[in-house]
Amino acid sequence: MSKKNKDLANAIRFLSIDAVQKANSGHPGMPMGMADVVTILFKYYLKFNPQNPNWINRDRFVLSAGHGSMLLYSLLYLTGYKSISLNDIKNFRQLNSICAGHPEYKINTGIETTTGPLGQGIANAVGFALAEEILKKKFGKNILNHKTYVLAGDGCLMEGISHEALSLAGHLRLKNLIMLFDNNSISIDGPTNLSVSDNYKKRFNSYGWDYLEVDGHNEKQIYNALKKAQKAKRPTTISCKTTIGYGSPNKSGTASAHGSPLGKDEINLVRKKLKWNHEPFKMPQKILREWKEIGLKGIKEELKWTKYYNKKKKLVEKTFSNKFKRVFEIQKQNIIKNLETIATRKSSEKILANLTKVNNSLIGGSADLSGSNNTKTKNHTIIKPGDFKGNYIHYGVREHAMCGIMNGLALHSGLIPYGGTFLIFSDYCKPSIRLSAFMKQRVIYVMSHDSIGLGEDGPTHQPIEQLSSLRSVPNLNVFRPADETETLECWQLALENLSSPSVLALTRQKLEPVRKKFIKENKCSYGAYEISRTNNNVELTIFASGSEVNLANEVSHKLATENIYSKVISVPCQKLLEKQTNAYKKNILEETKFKISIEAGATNNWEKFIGKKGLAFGIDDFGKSAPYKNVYKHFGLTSENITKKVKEMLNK
Ligand SMILES: Cc1ncc(C[n+]2csc(CCOP(=O)(O)OP(=O)(O)O)c2C)c(N)n1
Ligand SMILES: [Mg+2]
Repeated sequence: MSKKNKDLANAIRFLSIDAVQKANSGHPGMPMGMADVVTILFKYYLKFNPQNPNWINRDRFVLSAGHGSMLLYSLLYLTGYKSISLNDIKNFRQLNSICAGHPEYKINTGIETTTGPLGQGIANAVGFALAEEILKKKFGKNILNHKTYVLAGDGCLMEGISHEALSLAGHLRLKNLIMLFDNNSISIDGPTNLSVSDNYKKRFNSYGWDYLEVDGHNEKQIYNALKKAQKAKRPTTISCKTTIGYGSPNKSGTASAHGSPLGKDEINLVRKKLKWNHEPFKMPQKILREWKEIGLKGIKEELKWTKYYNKKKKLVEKTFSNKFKRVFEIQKQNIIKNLETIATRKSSEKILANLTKVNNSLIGGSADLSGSNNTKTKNHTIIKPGDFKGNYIHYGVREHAMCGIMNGLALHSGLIPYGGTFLIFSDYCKPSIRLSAFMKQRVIYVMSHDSIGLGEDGPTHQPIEQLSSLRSVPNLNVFRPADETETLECWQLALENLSSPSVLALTRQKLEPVRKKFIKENKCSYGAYEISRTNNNVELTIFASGSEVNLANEVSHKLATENIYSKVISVPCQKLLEKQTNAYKKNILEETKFKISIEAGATNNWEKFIGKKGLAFGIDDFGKSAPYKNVYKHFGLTSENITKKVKEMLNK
């Protein structure tokens, strides 16, 4: 490294180790090891404007190795982002500091995504790169033509999600995706040869990636590899051989540099070794100025770009305007005019077919279950290798990557990704779902085959605890619609909510309509609402969701024949009910002393509505392989059984 660039890199190193030391916790090793590589990237290649972190055509820099968060915070501070001040860095890892332990996505800050769960950032980066290609096709290459860089470590590449995401990226030929692999051969337990002997070159080449190898402390090699990657025809990985904890006489090259402060004495030795005679957090003006100048380059670039953008502004705004309302209004009326007994997955398909006709920003897909999830309609066009004019992605059997990629698609600039799999495999999606919720991203998870109602495929495919588990994720709306009208309403709620992801749990089996009259208002927006009652005065409330609302109605009517009167509450979204006014909730929840719930899944999340004394009809065991009506019977989910139990409860 030239003296000048070495200084720039050392600025990152010392901010990182001093912040970790002050916080008395954090990960100094990675920032020390990768400082040289990112200095060359930011100085010579990265297109970014710290004055407008939201510029749509900026290069994306994703820190998949989120534990090295101080590397990112240092870069953002040094290049002049207003989001991160020196004080923020001094507050690393303290309550409410933007410099959180791991990078937490925040719009307009330069922190492009939340990372920490290793490997997720790689999938996000694939989503960013894909979004760039899709939007480039729509707006032209003068508007969208940026790179996505992702910094990933040994850990990211060991994670299964990386295999899925890299494989799809290679298949689709996402040439604007560049990975910087921090190939330091160290992770927490020690040298990586304790657990991995992959041939990385062969691995990447077999995915359809270019694989370049550099010494991560050699300026020329880094520069040249990045140059080569700019013109690649396929995605590129640059393997950077680095020394973790570079500059630390006693800890570099060992796992001890990974995740704890170096200690005051060792830091003094690093200062000596790297000839850095500055106090902690005291940045020499000259170096600071040099870094700020790097940040200023982007202003001109954006200005140049704005000329092109002004010509396309209307098109861009129209694409992201999301005018769905009319589609929903018309279709809602049509549903009532032609009441059908269909599965909610099929209802979902009908809605999607109409939405896709008018909307340009919905990007559909499925993890190889398009025909089962009903995510692909006749109006979709497939995205293919090197051809991004479509709006539907065949993710292959890659649920983990699909969901991480959808987060990237949503984060990029406002595309609306939805993707399908079976609800049981939400377990394979969970890490990314949690991050969608935490990052407040509008990602829509279309999850069909939502209960034992799927029948013969049996317990491995029948979700039991999944609904309950997903409902416990903060800021995630789990919708379980009961018929076509409710499915439409839930889709509308999912699309109109800009800051929450949604899960749509849909049936495989056909359902009779429970909503037979046209109501303009979106009833599902209340989370729960009364769908029927057998008398003005009722003594029992029956809560149910999705496919069990019909069963609840049946129970209610049976009881009425014996002068036991009840009301049925359809609960398409528990979380939305919890947000209603006290008066509304009281009316729904507290009209009767006796309450029961019916849902073909774990019962534990109904107690809050029915109380300790209520009866929860559900399944707290694995399912069974049989025709679905027999499975319902096996688990006592029949009107006969429920009626009998209710009468016992009421002493009648
Ligand atoms: C999914 C997941 N599993 C485990 C961890 C805990 N963890 C954080 S860093 C790390 C080791 C990563 O090794 P590497 O990527 O080589 O980072 P380096 O030590 O080189 O900085 C582990 C296991 C995590 N953050 N995410
Ligand atoms: Mg490592």
